[in-house]
Amino acid sequence: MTTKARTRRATENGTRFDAVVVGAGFAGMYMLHRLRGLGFTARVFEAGSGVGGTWYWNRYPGARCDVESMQYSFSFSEELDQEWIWSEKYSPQPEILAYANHIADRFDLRRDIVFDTRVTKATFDEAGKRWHIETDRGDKVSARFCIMAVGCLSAPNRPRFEGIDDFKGPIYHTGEWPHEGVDFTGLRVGVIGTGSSAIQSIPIIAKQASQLTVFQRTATWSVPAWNERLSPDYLKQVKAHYPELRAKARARPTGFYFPFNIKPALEASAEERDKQYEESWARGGLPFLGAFGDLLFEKEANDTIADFARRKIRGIVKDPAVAELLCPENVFGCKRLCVDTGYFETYNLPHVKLVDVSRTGIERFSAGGIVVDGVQYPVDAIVSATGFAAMTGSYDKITIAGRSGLTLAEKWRVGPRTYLGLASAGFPNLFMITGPGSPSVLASMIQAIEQHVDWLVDCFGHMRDIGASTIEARVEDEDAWVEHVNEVSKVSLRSTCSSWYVGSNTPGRPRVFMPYIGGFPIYVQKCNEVMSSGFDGFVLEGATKTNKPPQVRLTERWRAPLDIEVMSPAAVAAGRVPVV
Ligand code: N01
Repeated sequence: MTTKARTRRATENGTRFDAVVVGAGFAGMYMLHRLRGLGFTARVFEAGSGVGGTWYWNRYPGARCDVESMQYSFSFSEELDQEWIWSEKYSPQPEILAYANHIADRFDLRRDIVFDTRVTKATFDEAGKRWHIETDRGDKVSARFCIMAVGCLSAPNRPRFEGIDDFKGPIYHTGEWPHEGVDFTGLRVGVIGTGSSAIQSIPIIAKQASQLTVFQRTATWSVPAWNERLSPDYLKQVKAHYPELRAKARARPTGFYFPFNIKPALEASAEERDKQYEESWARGGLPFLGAFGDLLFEKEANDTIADFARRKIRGIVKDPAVAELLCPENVFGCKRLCVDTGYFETYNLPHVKLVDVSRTGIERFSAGGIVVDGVQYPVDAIVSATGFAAMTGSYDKITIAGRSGLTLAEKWRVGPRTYLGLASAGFPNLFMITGPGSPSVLASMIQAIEQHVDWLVDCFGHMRDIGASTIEARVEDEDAWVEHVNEVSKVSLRSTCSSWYVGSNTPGRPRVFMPYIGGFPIYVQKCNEVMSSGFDGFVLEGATKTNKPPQVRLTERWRAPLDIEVMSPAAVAAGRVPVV
């Protein structure tokens, strides 16, 4: 829900660009910066009124990142690393948005970004070898390259509950929160969902609401954040060694660094395990899953961390029946792990109620509440924390027509098919940043974005060097990659449950494990090899010079050795790279 009127401007017609970028989140902004470095002309179209993407839209109470701030930021500029000051271990949304705005100003990006404009159509002209791009403001421009920087979690999932239009109060989606904020003081609020957005917002909404009712379909695993302010000493110490930290992060399966214990839980005694879990719990956050190396591979190992976390929930929540409802039954960390501040404690408050909708779903909305199993729960406002049509939802919203008019949505009806999560056969010169089939959401997003953009810039530079007009993924290589992404996912327990990773949160979508789970550096190695071989797996057309080895312009920093401490060659060969 945006509350700002769209800026008035003249329609842009017929302009020819080297590249059009869709989206001005971190991906679109960095892409623009690097395209300019290549000397390319570029236009970025952004649906929002400002930069920031995810962090522009997700303004719900308590929104913050759960990768530590010192690493949840761009790493391409050491000056930027040194000058920006994060205030907390996990940055709140307004600070991340301020950082996004700082990037836009510092690198003078806004003059090539058109806001309040949604791209509706992108059509490949096979004869002219150009993409024709149309927007909801009537713009019609063309570009050699079309780059989708649309984000992985940006198309809200809004279940059509029966009677939704009968409800008299406001319904907010966490992913499109009103910019002026919402004051729930004195109101009876219903929250649907218990994923990351709900976990973060529930404790804060509970502070305002007179009555809070949470409708839970699947209990969630959550680890305390132990968020804190960052001291000047700590900042100084990290900044003194920032390049080393960034390099260590790039060599990690997740693209961010934290202490990781590679030892298998099943080789530790019960006492050793508990000690390790206590220490990791005290450190908090996503690294809790790094307590042992086999937690996402062996169900028996996973049971030990799940038992420990259930004990924690039972220790926090005073009402035993509520505690049991809050104890998940699925694999620990199978769905995206949540990181909270006072989530479970919130259920000790007398005005907070938990309603189980796992067996009997939400029946309908009524004028004044939500009905489950014939019982009406009165609410004045509803917060739909129901997540996103992940990974492909934003692509579905645009009619992207490639060769012979085939649309990407048609091609992906059976699940997304990409080569390296960067390109899709039949769509020459169309690229995705952090597309399905790349580590994306299983890595630190900003690092995943930077690696893709750097690779693309080296690709475009090479095409210019050899005079190539188009580049397109080869079907056989795409098929092999899709197969590999699928095979690797089966090694992990992550593939065993219903989650947005497999698209099962959105009715009607095929079940496909969408992100690449083989580990960020292994994926990066593959991208580097593809590039070094003259873009193996791609067809380059129109080259006037031989396809000599490409010049490495930006990808040098990604040519990092594997972190053997965490990823032994044997583990890599077996596809058992621990990812949190
Ligand atoms: O969405 P979700 P999210 N009836 O899909 C429930 C990132 N993120 O916005 O599990 C009843 O996780 C659904 O139930 P179930 C992060 O990667 C990061 O919270 O499908 N309930 C689930 O409980 C995260 O994973 C940060 O059974 C329904 C909830 O709604 C991702 O974004 C912060 C329902 C949706 O949870 C998405 O998180 C926020 C229905 N019909 C988000 N439909 C940080 O960096 C859905 N649900 C900290």
